[in-house]
Amino acid sequence: MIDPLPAIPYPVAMAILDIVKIPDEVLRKVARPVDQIDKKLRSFLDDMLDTMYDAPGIGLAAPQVGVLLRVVTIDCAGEDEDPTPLCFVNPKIVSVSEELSVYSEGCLSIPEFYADVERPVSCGVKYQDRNGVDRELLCEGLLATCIQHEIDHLDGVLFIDYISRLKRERIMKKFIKLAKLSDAS
Ligand code: GNR
Ligand code: NI
Repeated sequence: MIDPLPAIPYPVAMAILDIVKIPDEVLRKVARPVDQIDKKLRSFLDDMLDTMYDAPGIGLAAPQVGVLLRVVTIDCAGEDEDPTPLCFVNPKIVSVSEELSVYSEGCLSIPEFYADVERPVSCGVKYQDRNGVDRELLCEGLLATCIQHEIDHLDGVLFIDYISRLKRERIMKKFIKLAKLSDAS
């Protein structure tokens, strides 16, 4: 009888990345497509998922952690449901419904601010998964809202771009002030 080999504990790669807030200019840049889906990218995707769950948020786009690549993670599962981590590499919206819906959106890069945004209630998204396989997903409801919000991030667009200029400028001012305060300390 051969003794079973004892399990060797190994460190689980896990990194919580810093989330960039407005008015950081990286949030206004257009992200570059990913051309190589390799181990390094998969490890970054895992870090993004860890960061998203830690925040917590239902979505995260790479520019929000300062990386200008077209990469998004999402998990829209409810609190009483099993997690459904999704990774989107080079996502592209290929169709949208005529029907629109309004959702009170928030953003980890604009903490504690929420505003109603109207978007197509469903959309088709083409992307590559974490293994580089081409996929297409029909998104509806919260997932549709979230993937549109995330793809906007890849193009330097924030949900406050859809609200009135007065409200947007007020919220920008508040965060510019906060950034100066934390620079000083
Ligand atoms: O956690 C998030 N919640 C959310 C709610 C409504 C619409 C979009 C979102 S995405 C947001 C996380 C985030 O900032 N992703 O970019
Ligand atoms: Ni966001």
